[in-house]
Amino acid sequence: MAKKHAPSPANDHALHSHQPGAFRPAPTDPRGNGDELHQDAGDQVEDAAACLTDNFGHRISDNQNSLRAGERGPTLLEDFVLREKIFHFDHERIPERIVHARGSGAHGVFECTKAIPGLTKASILQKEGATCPVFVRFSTVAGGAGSVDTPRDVRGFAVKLYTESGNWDLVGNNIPVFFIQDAMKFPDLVHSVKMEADRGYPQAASAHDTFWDFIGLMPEAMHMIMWAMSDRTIPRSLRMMEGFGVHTFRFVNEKGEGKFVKFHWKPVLGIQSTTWDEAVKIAGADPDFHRRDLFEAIDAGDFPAWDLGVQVFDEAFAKKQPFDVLDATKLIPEEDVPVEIVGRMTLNRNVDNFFAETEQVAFLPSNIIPGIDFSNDPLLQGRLFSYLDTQKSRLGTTNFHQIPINAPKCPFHNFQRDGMMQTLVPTGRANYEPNSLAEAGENGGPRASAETGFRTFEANDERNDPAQKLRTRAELFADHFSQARMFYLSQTENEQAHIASALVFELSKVTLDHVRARVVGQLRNIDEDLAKRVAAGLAIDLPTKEKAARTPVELKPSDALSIQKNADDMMEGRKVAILFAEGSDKAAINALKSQVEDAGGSVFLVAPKVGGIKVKGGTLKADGQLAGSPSVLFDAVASILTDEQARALSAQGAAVQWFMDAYGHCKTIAHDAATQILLDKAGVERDGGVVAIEAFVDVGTRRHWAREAAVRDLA
Ligand code: HDE
Repeated sequence: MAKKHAPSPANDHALHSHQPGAFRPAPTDPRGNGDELHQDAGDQVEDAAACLTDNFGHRISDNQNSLRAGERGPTLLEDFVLREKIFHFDHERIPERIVHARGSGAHGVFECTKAIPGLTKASILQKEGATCPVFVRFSTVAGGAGSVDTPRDVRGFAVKLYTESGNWDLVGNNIPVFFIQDAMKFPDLVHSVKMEADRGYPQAASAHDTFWDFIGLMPEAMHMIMWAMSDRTIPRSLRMMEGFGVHTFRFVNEKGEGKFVKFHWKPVLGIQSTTWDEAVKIAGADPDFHRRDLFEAIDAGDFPAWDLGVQVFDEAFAKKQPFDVLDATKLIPEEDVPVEIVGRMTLNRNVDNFFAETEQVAFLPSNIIPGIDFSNDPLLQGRLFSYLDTQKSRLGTTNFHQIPINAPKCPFHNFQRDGMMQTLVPTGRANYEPNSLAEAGENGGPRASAETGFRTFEANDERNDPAQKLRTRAELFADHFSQARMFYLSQTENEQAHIASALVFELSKVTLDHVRARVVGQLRNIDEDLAKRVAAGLAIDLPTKEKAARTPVELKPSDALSIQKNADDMMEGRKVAILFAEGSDKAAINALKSQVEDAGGSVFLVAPKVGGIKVKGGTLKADGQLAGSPSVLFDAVASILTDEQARALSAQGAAVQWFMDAYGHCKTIAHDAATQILLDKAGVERDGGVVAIEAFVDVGTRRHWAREAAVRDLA
């Protein structure tokens, strides 16, 4: 038998089965009309859903063997089953997004928690308690779709709100400012950060010549560079990131009055990041770290949530600022305009199919609803074109809006017709307007509504003369350093050291001396001390200060810009690993587990082997094997061992490294007396974060940054 049927995967009997339904595929028709399709199938109709068919509904008799001319002969071209299957497979991939290719998505709900009709007529913000479905896609920017989750990179934070007045897409990032001011520079920025054109590497990394060459020559990027080199770009979890609309938008109320607005998403779990060493190690330990974390949290019912905040201000405020509110490289400090919370978004459902939803979702910053409008931010204006355009090349058709994840959940109808992959079947003759077909009793189709339709805000900007056609930037766009300095000075000492060290790391990968020197020369416009630290870290002379296009002004630091100053000491959403081995005390493990879970955290049991292990008080299964579950994957670690096992483990690299890394990444380590031998071997010294098991829940999962100077040389 094996000789006759060469392919021999595990399921041998199924391979040779000629029984329809030997495998039970799900019905493939997205509209669920399989029943009607098989109405003529006579007495076989009961198993219609189970029977494998081709894409035109023909039942397939054999899904294992292609049609051959003789047992040892060539495969026949007439095998339409094989040809269709392979044809479809050959085209399974669509072009990945040119940026933000790697992403993870989830469904959820948005609820208005504070009605603001005085500010906006946006339907979803009219009534407290009003809800609408949402779909969110988080992403990295630079890497390809198959790249890892934890490079140093900006994260996309794109939200599609399916409101009753149409889709509102808030396509933002986890950083409130951007690298460039004008859409004209976007292709250059992206080319510079992506893999270098000749060698095709590095993947998903900004630490290379071309990126820093571009940056050194584009001082407007310096504010964003401060953020990009901070811990914001190495988030612990997608659930623990802020989101920002970045651009200044407008709110417009029922009376037609307009105000400027900046959008913020504030994570209920707080903002948290990893350390760089940790992020690099996670990339190896779990390339899907963020995607898995999001999926598992939602799957377990721990629904991540964000509050939607708005900063609203008027033209008079805008005019008084030392920067231009249309410049996407600038933010508005929360101390100047507080963030008012108006809603909450909760992600409560994983996608059913990654491709159909997360891959095919198409966000358009041009998707806004009455009550919201654009500003003249030249970066935003460019985006209004780009996203519609890119969907045509990515999804292949102008009808991408008909894909379920993209279609609005309110009715939509117009006179647009046909096009590739048209799935709607419009009836009647009215495919033009004006028409008078209704007068003849026919369906004349929809009409525009001056009252309820979207009306663009009639902005009257006295600082602008629309009669002039200019390729220029407004005066204050030339201030490239004031807010970069404000951001740097707003950080804790430890965070400043992280920024300096990140710059040293990135520039150490740059091979062109003049590029390094130019970037450090730009840093001198931000902070002399920072520039000196980076130069010292690279062992280069402090280069000449680059000329600033406009003299920076001194701005008040803003505590809201620091992660560490706002870090809550919370267990919620955090993952704690407990290491155990043969003979460990099951009761002690269970007690700790309950304590962590009661505080809102989750526990992951790690042992040298995963199957049932004999412990004191019974057997216990581990969730992960020690070698495959390094401590970088957890927020804090605990260890409950026997003397004998601890001694044995102290000869195992994976065990020693487990503690060494947890200590090096400033995590809480809770341990029993037996574990001490392992801690000694790992060089772990007692401090406020290295505690007895009983003290663990009080200390929690916060990072012990004071330890860092002792374990790592920071710039
Ligand atoms: Fe994007 N950006 N972008 N971008 N962007 C895309 O659209 C573009 C910018 C952002 O999860 C692309 O559908 C231009 C700022 C996110 O599907 C593309 C400019 C911000 C996502 C595109 C910018 C973003 C994208 C690629 C400068 C933060 C992923 C595929 C004018 C406010 C959305 C796609 C998702 C994706 C163009 C600048 C965020 C090529 C031309 C600023 C989160 O159209």
